[in-house]
Amino acid sequence: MPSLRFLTAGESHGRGLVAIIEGIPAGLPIAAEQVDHDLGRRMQGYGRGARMKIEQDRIEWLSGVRAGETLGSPIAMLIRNRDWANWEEIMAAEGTPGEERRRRVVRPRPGHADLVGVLKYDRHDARDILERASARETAARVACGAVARRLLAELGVDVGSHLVSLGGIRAMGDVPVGAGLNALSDASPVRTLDPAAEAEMIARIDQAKRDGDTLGGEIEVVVQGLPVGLGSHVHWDRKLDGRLAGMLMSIPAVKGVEIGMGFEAARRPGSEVHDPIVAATDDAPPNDPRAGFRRVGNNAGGLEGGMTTGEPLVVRVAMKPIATLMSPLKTVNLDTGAEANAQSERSDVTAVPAMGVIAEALVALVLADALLEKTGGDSMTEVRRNLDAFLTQAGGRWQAIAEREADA
Ligand code: EPS
Repeated sequence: MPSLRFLTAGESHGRGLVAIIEGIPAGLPIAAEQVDHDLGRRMQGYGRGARMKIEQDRIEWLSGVRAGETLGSPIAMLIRNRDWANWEEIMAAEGTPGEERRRRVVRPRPGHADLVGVLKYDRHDARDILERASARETAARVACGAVARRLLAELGVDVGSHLVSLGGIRAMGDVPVGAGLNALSDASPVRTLDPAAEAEMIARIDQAKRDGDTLGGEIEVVVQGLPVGLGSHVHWDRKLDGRLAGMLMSIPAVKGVEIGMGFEAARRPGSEVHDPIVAATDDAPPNDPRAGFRRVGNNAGGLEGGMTTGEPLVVRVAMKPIATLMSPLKTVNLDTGAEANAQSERSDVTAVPAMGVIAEALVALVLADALLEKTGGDSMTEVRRNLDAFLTQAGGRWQAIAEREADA
C-alpha cells in the first residue's frame, strides 16, 4: 500500500467535486487559503473559456483538519461547482433511465473519450462520459496536491513549473535557484519565463480562437530542495521515474513525459549525457549527503536508478490540443449513423498553462508519497526527526572519508 493515496469524485457540471487524501501525518499546519491559492492558479492562463469566469474554486474542509493542523485522519475537501445552478435539471440524480434530457451529446468529438466511452459503458448520451472525462476533475487533484505541497514545503522542498512551448512556439528562460519559480511564471498570462515568446504565443492563441481551433504545448516542472534517496532501484513499481511518468500521463490530454534531458538523451553518446561525479570539499551543511560528491550538470533531471539524486528534479510534460473544436471535425451521429460535425460546446482554446499547475500537484503527491515511504511517521515531528537522522547518516559518509584521509 502506498504511504499516501488520494481519490476524487465529481462530474464537470454536477453539484461539485470531492477530494480525499489519506496518509498525511498529524501536525502539518494548513489553511484553506493555501489550497485555494493553487485552485486559483489552475483557473488562470490565456486561452481559457467562459467557464473559468463562472467558477471561483474554493475548498470546504469536510474532515481531517482541526485548528489549522492535520489530524492524521483522511482529509476530505469539497469544491462546489457554481455552474451547477445552470445544470441542475440536466444533471439531476433523480429521474428515469433513458429519458431524454437537454444538452444531449450524440456527435462524439474525435480525440475525446466520447465515442469509446459510450461503447464501453453502454450509454446513449455521450454526456454520461464527458462529464467525468472533463478536465474539471483536475481541480480536485490540485486540492490534494496542495496538501502534499504543504508537507514538502515544511521540509524545504519547492515545487514550481513554467511553460516551455505552446502551439509550436518554444520559450527560453532561466529557472531561478530556490523557491522563486512560480512567482515568475504565475506573473505571465501563459506562465512562461520568456517575454518575447509570450507575446508570440498570445497572438497564436488569438489566431486559433478566430480559426475555431485549439493548441497544445509543453510545461516543465522543477522541484528544488529534495533529499537524496527517495524512490528505489530495487523493483519496477518503486522506481520514481515510473511513478512520476504514470501519474503525469494520467492528466487529460497529456501524451508525453520527459525526465531531464529526456528524448534527446537517446540521440547522444553517453559521454554527453551522464553527469560526472566530482569530489569537492566545500562548505555544504554536514547533513547534506551530496557534500563531497558534486555533480557536473543535471542531464539526469535529478533521478538516477529510480531515486532522487538531490539535484533539482526536472520533468517536462506534453499536452495535445483540446478535442473540442469550434470548427468541428467530422464524426458520425450516434442515433442515426449519419455523417455529422462533432459537437462543439463552450471550451478552451488551450489549457497548457493550467496543465502546469496540475502537473505540479501530481508531482507533489508522488514526491510526498516517496518521502513518507522513506521516513515513515505518524506525526510531522516523527517525519522531521527520521529525515534528519537519514541525512546526517548519509552526509556523515563524506566526513568520515575526509577524517580518514586527513589522518593518513
Ligand atoms: C472542459 C470544457 C470547459 C472547460 C472545462 C473542461 O468547461 P465547460 O464545458 O463547462 O465550458 O472550462 O474545464 C473546467 C471546468 C475546469 O475547471 O478546468 C472539457 O470539456 O473538458
